[in-house]
Amino acid sequence: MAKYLQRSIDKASQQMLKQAEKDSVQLAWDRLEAMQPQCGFGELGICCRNCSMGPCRIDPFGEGPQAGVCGANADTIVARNLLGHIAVGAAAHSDHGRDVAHTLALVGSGEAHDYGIADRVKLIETAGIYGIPVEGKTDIQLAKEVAEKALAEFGQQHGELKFPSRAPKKRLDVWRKLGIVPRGIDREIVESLHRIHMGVDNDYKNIILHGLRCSLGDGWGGSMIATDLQDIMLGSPAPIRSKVNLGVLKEDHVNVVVHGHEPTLSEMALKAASDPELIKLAQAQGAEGINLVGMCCTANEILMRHGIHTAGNFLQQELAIMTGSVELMMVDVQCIMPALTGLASSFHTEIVTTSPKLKFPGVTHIEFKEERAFEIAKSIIKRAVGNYKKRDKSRVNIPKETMDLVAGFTAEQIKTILGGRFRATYRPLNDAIISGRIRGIGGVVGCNNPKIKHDWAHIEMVKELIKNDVIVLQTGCSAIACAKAGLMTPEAALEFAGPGLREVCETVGIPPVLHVGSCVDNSRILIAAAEVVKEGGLGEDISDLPAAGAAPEWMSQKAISIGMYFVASGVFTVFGGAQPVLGSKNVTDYICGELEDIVGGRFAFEEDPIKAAHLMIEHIDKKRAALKLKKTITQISTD
Ligand code: NFS
Ligand code: SF4
Repeated sequence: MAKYLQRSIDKASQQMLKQAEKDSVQLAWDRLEAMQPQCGFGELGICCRNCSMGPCRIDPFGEGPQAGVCGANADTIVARNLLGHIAVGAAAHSDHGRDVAHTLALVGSGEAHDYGIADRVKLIETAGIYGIPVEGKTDIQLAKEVAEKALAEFGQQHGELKFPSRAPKKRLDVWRKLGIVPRGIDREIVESLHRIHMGVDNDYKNIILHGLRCSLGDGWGGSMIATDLQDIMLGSPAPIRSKVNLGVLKEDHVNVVVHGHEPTLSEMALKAASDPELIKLAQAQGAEGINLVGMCCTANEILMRHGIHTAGNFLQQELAIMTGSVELMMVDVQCIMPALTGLASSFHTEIVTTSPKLKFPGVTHIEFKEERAFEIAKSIIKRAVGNYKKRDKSRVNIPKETMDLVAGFTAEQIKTILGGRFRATYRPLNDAIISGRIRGIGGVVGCNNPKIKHDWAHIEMVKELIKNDVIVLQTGCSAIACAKAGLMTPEAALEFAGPGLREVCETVGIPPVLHVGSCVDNSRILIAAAEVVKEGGLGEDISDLPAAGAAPEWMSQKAISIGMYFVASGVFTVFGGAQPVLGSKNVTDYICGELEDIVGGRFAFEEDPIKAAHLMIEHIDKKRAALKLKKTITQISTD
C-alpha cells in the first residue's frame, strides 16, 4: 500500500500527503520515520534528567542499574515523570482559563470594550456558584466580581476550589477523604514541580495521588473556568450546522486559518473577516472575499459558537499549508508545530504569532492585547489580504472533501434538547439509559498522533460504540476526526447507530455523536455526568454511571491531565497508546488497577480501537448490572 494511504484514513489528507511525497516535503510522519528507533527508556518512562548527577536510566531487563545515582528506582522515576506531564498539561489548560478570566475582568472594568456579556443566565448562575450576591448589580459589575473570584482561585492557598462542589456529593466526599480537592489551581501545579525536584517525593502512590489533585484543578478548575467564562463573554453554544475538512479552503478567496486554542482573538478575527472595508480590499486584489476557517481547538471554539468551518485537526496543520491556498495562519498557543514556519516559507503563507508565550525566530509577531482586540485582528486580516497577490495559482491544490456536521452541544443544550425549553431536564436521557435504549455514555476525546493512522482509531472506536447503542460525546481533534467521517449528522444515526440509540436520535433529531467543543470543554462532559447523576436513577456518583472515556490517538501532556481528571472523577478511561509508565510495573498496576478501588476510575491502554471500544462497553455493562438495569437489545445480541 502506498505510504500516503497508510498515514491517514482521511481522503483529503491522503491527497495532500501524496502531493508532499511528490514534492519531497517532510511532514510529521516523515520526521517520525527519521526518528526511528525512538528511545526505549523514554517510552517506558525510566530515564531521569532531574539533576546533574544524572542523567540516569533504569535497565528494563533487570540486568543493569535498578536505581539512579540518588537511589531513585523505576517506580519513583516513572511516577515523577508522569506527575511532570500532568503538571504541564494542567498548566496549559489553566493558563488558558486564566487569560479568559483576565479578559472578563477587563470587560468588568470597561477596558476591553470589544467584548461584552453574551450569556447573562450563565453569568448569574456562575455568580451563584461562587456565592456572589446578584441583587442590584449590573451585568458588568457582576462580570467583574465573577472574573476576580475566578482569578483568585488560581492563587488560592487554602480551602477548596469552588467548581468541584458541582460534582455529586458522594464524589466530593471521595476527594475530601483522600485529601485531593484542589486548594488552588496554581498551587497544585507548583507543588507538583516541587515534588518532582531531586530528592523530594519518592512514594509512587503519594506522587500519583497528588497528580490526581493537580489534574482535578484542571478539569474542575482551570478548564472549567475557561469554558464557563468564555460562554459568559462570547456566548453559550447551541446546535449549529457547519462544514469540515480541507475542502473548506476556497480557491477564489483570501484564506485565513486560525490555529491554536484561545477564542478571544479568533472571535475578533472572525468579526474583522466580515468587515466591509476589508472585504472590499480583498476584492480589489482579485479575490471574491475573505474566508476564515479554524484548525484544532480554536476551530472547535468558533465552530461551536458561530458555525465557522473547520479546516482540520492536529495532523492537518501542515497539510493546510500544503494546499498552497493559505494566505495567513494566525496562531496563539498549544499544539502549534514548530515545523510550520519552515513549510510556510516554501509557500506564500505567512505565519503570525500573537501570544507573548509563543514566538518563532524571525516570524511576524503581532501581539494580542484585549484592550485593542478588534483593531489588532483587523491589522492581521489586512496582512492576509495583502498576501493574496503572492499566491502562486499553479501550486494551489485544495482537496474537494468537505463534510456536513451539527455541533454546539453543551451540558445545558443537551438538557434543553431532550427536555424542551420550558422544562429542560436530563430525565429523558436517564430514562433512555434505564430502559436500555441507550446502553451508556462514551466520551471520546484527544489528539492525533502520527504513530497511529490519522483519524482511524477515533472513527473505528466511535462507530463501534454507537453501533452498540453507546451515545458518544466528543471534543478536540477527536471530534473533528469523526465529523469528517460524517458521524455528526442526524442522518448518521440511521446508518451507524444501534437500534435503541437510533430511535432516541430520530425522536429528538440529534446525531449519535455529539460535538461538545474544544479540549477545555471536556469540563462540559464532567458537568453533563454530574447532571445525569443528579437527575436520579443511575446511582449516586459519576463512578456508578454506565459511562467510559477514551483518547485513542492521544499525544499531548494535556491529554494525560485530562485522562487523570476523568479517572479521578470516577471514569474508566482507555488510552490508545500506553502512557510512558510501562517501565514500572507498580505504577502501571496502580493506575490501571488499584486506583479503581480508591477513586472509582482507572486507566486501560489498548491500541486496537475496536478492542478498546469493547473494554468500554464491558465496563458500561458492568455498571448497568450493578445498577440492576435491564439488558439492552445490543447487549443481549453480543452476550
Ligand atoms: Ni487537545 Fe486541542 Fe488537538 Fe490534542 Fe491539541 S488541539 S487541546 S491537545 S492535538 S486534541
Ligand atoms: Fe539520577 Fe536521581 Fe538525579 Fe534523577 S534525580 S538524574 S535519578 S540522580
